[in-house]
Amino acid sequence: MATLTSLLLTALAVSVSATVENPKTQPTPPMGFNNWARFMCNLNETLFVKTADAMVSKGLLAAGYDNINLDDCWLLRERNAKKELQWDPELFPHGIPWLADYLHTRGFKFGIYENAGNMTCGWYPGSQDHEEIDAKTFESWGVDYLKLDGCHMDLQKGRSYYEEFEYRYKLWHKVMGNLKKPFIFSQSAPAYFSPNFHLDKNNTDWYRTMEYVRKNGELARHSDDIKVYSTLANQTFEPGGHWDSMMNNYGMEVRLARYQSCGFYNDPDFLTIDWPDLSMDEKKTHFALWSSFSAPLILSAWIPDLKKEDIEYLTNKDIIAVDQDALCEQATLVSQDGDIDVLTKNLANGDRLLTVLNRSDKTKSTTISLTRLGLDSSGFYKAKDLWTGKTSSVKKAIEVKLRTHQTTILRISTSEGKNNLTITPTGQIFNTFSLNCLTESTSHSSSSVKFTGCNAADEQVWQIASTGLVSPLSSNKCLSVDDGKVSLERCSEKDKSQVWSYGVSGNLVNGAKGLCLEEGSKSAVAKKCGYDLDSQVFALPGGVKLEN
Ligand SMILES: *[C@@H]1O[C@H](CO)[C@@H](O)[C@H](O)[C@H]1NC(C)=O
Ligand SMILES: *[C@@H]1O[C@H](CO)[C@@H](O)[C@H](O)[C@H]1NC(C)=O
Ligand SMILES: *[C@@H]1O[C@H](CO)[C@@H](O)[C@H](O)[C@H]1NC(C)=O
Ligand SMILES: *[C@@H]1O[C@H](CO)[C@@H](O)[C@H](O)[C@H]1NC(C)=O
Ligand SMILES: *[C@@H]1O[C@H](CO)[C@@H](O)[C@H](O)[C@H]1NC(C)=O
Ligand SMILES: CC(=O)N[C@H]1CO[C@H](CO)[C@@H](O)[C@@H]1O
Repeated sequence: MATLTSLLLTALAVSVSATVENPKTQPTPPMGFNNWARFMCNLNETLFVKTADAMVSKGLLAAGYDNINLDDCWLLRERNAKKELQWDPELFPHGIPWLADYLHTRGFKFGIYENAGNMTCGWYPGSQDHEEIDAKTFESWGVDYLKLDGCHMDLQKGRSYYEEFEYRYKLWHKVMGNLKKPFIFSQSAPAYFSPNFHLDKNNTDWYRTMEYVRKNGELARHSDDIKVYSTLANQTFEPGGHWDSMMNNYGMEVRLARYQSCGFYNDPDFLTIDWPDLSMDEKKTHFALWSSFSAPLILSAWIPDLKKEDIEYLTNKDIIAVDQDALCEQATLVSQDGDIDVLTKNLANGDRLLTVLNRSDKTKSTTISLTRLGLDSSGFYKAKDLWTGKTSSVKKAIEVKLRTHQTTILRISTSEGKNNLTITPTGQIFNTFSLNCLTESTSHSSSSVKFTGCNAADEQVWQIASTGLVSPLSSNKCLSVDDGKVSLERCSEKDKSQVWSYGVSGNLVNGAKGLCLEEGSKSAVAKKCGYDLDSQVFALPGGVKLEN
């Protein structure tokens, strides 16, 4: 264990890669193309050449989609005599370096796929114990971006499954630090510890993995693959489950906002553009949500046949600007009631984003108060609809009307459009394991707090003051701890038992005795802080200063 630790420390010391610790290398989330969800192993040189040409001619490159990435199955089943990886010459007759050059000449970066385990998911040679030679090979081929998957991990030297992953992904980070220029590093490690991969387990290893990948690379695939177009050899489209897959990945992403900051991006997987069973509203929802998250925008589609209306929304400048915003904030939930999700985030020029999703299958309208957006409700504002470009003035509340599975995305600014907005982080506080919301409960004479299903009531929408006070919209009382009991009391900044801090750990830590908020079976309690415990890890509205 001692040697492992010292090796890892060296890894951190020598590296010059990006990550949250050096955000300048990848200051905003990557955009581009990957073949996997659309074509799986049916890839070849022609596919990438035609894709690149179409991305140029259709304006996608100019809009910012400048990475072209291969996924699995590009290689031969055997390494050569020098133990180097080899491309499949039938699929890539001119060779990978030729393809990299073709892409570079046109202004793209070139991405490749490998695997941290000893074989790729498609049973081609993996990089385990070949990290250094593979990094050098990729560098000599002109690779700029590496997606590193996590199939077939061979546990070595007594390491646990978790430890082998951590060791291999950190080793890759170290090895890339010795290259002239480290690759953009897309890490699949968290997906292998995510809730649907381990239905029988707690989330501890998922959270631990998220904590190290943000210091180890530029993005991480945190959970399930988006459902592919077809698993059939003849590539006939298989309908069904694609909207659910998108909502599943969305539901994973909202649990993880605390890990993202400029330099590292949570990756909810590809945008699926030409799936015939997704309506235009659904495809636009996918794009609007991913952009609200400042998530990577990696298209998986047959680009040459994309329709004009697809290109039009994919190149929407105002929405891409939200994705590429210099604050890199991931939008967080104000509320969820089963049908409507309301999300917000801050933007670098001082504006506020409002994103509203109708998950359900009917049309109706909803009203969102300015208070819920974290704004002073006595002010006057402007709202720009980023789909239509139309601006309207706003007072007190914003009314939204949505078709089924439609998403509205608005940019709110002061009525003069100049000054920065003053924001109070406002929204639901939910347990990222149970998904229950912190709720003021007034069933007894005194206010208590417990965790219940999220319903968007004022009892579940919390304001977090810069002083650390936490108060629901339903009362002007503050979350407080006394003797391990959590209650709502008359607010007082001087009372340390009402001052809370929050950070990448996901713990809400009380200022009086350093106890952690915990979801108890009957009510919210405060207990000694554990390490990434299911009962103590929460998602909070964005904009809260991260401290622990
Ligand atoms: C390349 O791949 C595409 C997509 O799978 C396929 O339609 C095409 O026939 C392939 N072309 C060659 C030359 O293999
Ligand atoms: C990869 O690891 C697995 C699991 O330890 C092992 O069974 C297999 O033989 C290894 N394969 C190669 C090619 O090293
Ligand atoms: C959570 O899972 C980890 C690893 O699987 C285990 O070591 C730990 O004891 C579990 N924690 C709890 C509170 O059950
Ligand atoms: C594609 O393959 C599936 C499964 O083998 C088959 O059911 C289907 O008819 C095929 N479609 C076409 C267009 O050949
Ligand atoms: C708004 O905030 C940004 C970021 O904090 C700052 O750079 C800018 O100067 C502010 N603008 C005004 C008008 O206060
Ligand atoms: C904002 C909005 O229109 N929401 C509607 C979405 O669809 C559900 C489904 O029935 C309605 O209840 C919502 O009001």
